[in-house]
Formats: sequence, C-alpha cells, structure tokens
Amino acid sequence: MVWFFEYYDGCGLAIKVKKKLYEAEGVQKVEIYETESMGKMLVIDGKIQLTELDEPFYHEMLVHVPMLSHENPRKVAVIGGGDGGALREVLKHNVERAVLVDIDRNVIDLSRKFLKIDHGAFEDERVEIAIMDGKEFLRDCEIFDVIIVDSTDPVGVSDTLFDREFFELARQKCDVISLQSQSPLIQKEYFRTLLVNSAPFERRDVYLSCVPTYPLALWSFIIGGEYDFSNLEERFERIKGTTVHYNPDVHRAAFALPEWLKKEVEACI
Ligand code: AG3
Repeated sequence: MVWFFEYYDGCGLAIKVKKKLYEAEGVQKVEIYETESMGKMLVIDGKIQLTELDEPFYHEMLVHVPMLSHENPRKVAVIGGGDGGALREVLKHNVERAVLVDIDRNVIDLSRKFLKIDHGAFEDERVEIAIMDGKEFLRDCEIFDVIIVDSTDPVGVSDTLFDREFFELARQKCDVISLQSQSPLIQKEYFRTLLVNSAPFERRDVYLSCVPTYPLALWSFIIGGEYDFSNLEERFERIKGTTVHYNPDVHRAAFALPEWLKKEVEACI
C-alpha cells in the first residue's frame, strides 16, 4: 500500500504511507500508520484522527484555551481522546486529577503501544481512566473545573457526545467546557448541531485552528461556561516553553472569525 485516502464530500486528502503498524476491529476500526512525511498517523473508522506533524495544532488549542481561561483548573475530565494527546496537554497544568473517559479501550492500548504521543500521560499518578460512554459517565460523575471533549465525527459511537442531553449533563458538571466542533466549512451540519445543542452553556464562543490533516484544514472548537481571557499572559507562565503552537496571541486571534462564519454562528446561537 502506498497512499491512504480519506474522502470527504466531493474532495479528500491523500497521505503517502510507508507501512501499516497495526489494525484492530472492535468498538471501532483502529488503524495506525507510519507515513512518509507526517510521522505516525491514527485513523478511526477510516477517518484521520491525528498525525504527529500537526496534532499539536489541535490538541494544544483544544486544551490550553479552556485551561488558561479558568482561574485554577485542578480537576479535569477528557471525554474521548483515547490517543492521550489531550491528556498530555492537560498534565502540563497544575492539576490534581485528570479523568480520561473513552468508550474504546483499543484506542488507548494501541496508541500507548504504537503512537506514544501521550508522553507517559497514562502512567501519571494523577490520571484515572474510565472505559465507558461519555454521556453515561456524566450522569454520576463528580464536578470538574474543566471538561474537554475530544470526540471523533458524530457517526457511530460518538454521536451521544453531540446531543442536547449531553450538554445539559455537562453544564451541571463543570465551570468551563471545550469541544472540537468539526469543519465549519465542509461539515456544516455537524458544526451547526453542536452550536445549537451546546445551548445549556448560555455563554459560548467559537474559535479556530488550522489542522492540515482534518477536512479542509480549517477546524473549529467551542468554549462554553465561565471562561475569561483577562490574565492569559500571567497564566501562560505556568506552561511557557512546553508548547509548540499555543501562546496567548494565538489564543486571542483564534476567536477572530471571518464574516461568513460569524453569520453561521449568529444564526445558531
Ligand atoms: N478528533 C477530531 C478529528 C476529527 C477528524 N475528522 C475526520 N478526519 N473526518 C481528533 C481526536 C484526536 N485526539
């Protein structure tokens, strides 16, 4: 095999692969590749979840934007994110407890073995792992300072993380939430659904990052709850030197939306 293709709606992305390191069929089909120019790559149900080259552009924005918009996040839950990339970023902060909730043990086990982007996060004593559906977890869990939703596209096992009930439960369980909210350009329906269904977080905003190996590279996130950007520089001191993408300028700039997207957001919020 030479090329891996992901097809979108009338277009797609081709990535040259050197070899397939592992494939497993369980709750989801999980594949790990060694690529020619983007490092290792994780694919779930045929959809690229990350490459080593650009995963920080995603994970750092998903995690540090909410973490540094909270005064003192000590207890954090990551829902999804079995590859450990988001968890790795959470542990850069002064947290006392981080719970990772993923429905698919295979993603965790194979990522630990073959991808290794968690950089030891799964062995950290502050971490607890729960193998279950994220919505079920929220029904009985403790209160967290920050909840981070690192889901796959809402087809299959992760669609429970996209509905109104999920956000009603989440609203009762955290001060600040962040979630990945798909491509606002070529996955408009998913994006709109998330914006509408996250309404229990009355105050919420959309922000962007460029993630070249996701559909059309322009990726969106939603932050909701009691976030504030007033002390970003001071708070950044806690993690300065550990990031390859995030800094307070990038944080603020990520909230600048082009006209077409502002209109989309205003129509849904
Ligand atoms: N989850 C969001 C990536 C979705 C990409 N979609 C696609 N390729 N169709 C990323 C999980 C990484 N922790």
